[in-house]
Amino acid sequence: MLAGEDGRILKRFCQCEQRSLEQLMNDPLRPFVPTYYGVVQRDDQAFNQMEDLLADFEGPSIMDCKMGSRTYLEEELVKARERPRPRKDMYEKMVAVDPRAPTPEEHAQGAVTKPRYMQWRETVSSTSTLGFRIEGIKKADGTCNTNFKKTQELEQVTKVLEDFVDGNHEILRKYVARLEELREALENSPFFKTHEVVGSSLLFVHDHTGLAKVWMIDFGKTVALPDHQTLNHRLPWAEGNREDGYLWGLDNMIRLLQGLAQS
Ligand code: 4IP
Ligand code: MN
Repeated sequence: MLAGEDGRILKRFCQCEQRSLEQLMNDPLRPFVPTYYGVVQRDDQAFNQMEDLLADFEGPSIMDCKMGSRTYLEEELVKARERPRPRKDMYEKMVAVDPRAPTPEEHAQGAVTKPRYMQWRETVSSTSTLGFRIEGIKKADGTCNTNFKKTQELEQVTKVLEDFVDGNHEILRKYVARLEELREALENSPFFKTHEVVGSSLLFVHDHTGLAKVWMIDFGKTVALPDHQTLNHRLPWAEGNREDGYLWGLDNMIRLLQGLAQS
């Protein structure tokens, strides 16, 4: 990610993300995604240029939550089955969190497939239990935390969210209101109805002035469904149905934040 001109950022080009952002500019979700400004070249490299969502904040606190109950595409599963590509890097990331997670075969290979790694990440985090997981937090005081791989229990997640807003109820209420508007926009969005939204995050940003907003970001694995197929986004995933659990996760997130705002 590079700083672009006047309130814009540059993100390494991804065709899938470009397609999604272009379509989202003409969808009810537009107010909830960064404004897209097209492709630019810098030193032979292509970038998607988009709105810098932090531009209006003064010393923002930022949280990235990955949404949905599935974090890899169905096509990645099919590919891994047809032609397994054992990944040493993923094995190492797995062992670093839990040395007992790999099977004896995986230990012997020193490698795991991508879907295996991604599914394991889902089951040790709140992705499997709540339909979202906290990926990272950077607070206004300079503290940074991306160590949430095993943050799964409702109590743990609640505590992290409470700490993120320093118990500020005004900020919590603004986040809840914004998420409720987002949910309504999602339920009315032709784009959302016809796309599998995987690996996408909600970006939460607030500051000491009381400004608090949420946007959808990261559309590198947001793909159109085959003709006329639509998703419910709340049903459990079974291979072939392409459900992503996005709204299930959002419902849970809203309920959790509402509870905190009232406590
Ligand atoms: C990462 O695992 C994230 O899931 C990445 O998703 C994913 O990239 C990586 O796959 C995977 O290794 P950790 O977060 O546990 O490190 P994101 O980009 O949303 O962070 P993809 O390409 O699936 O988006 P590889 O295949 O890029 O390594
Ligand atoms: Mn992300």
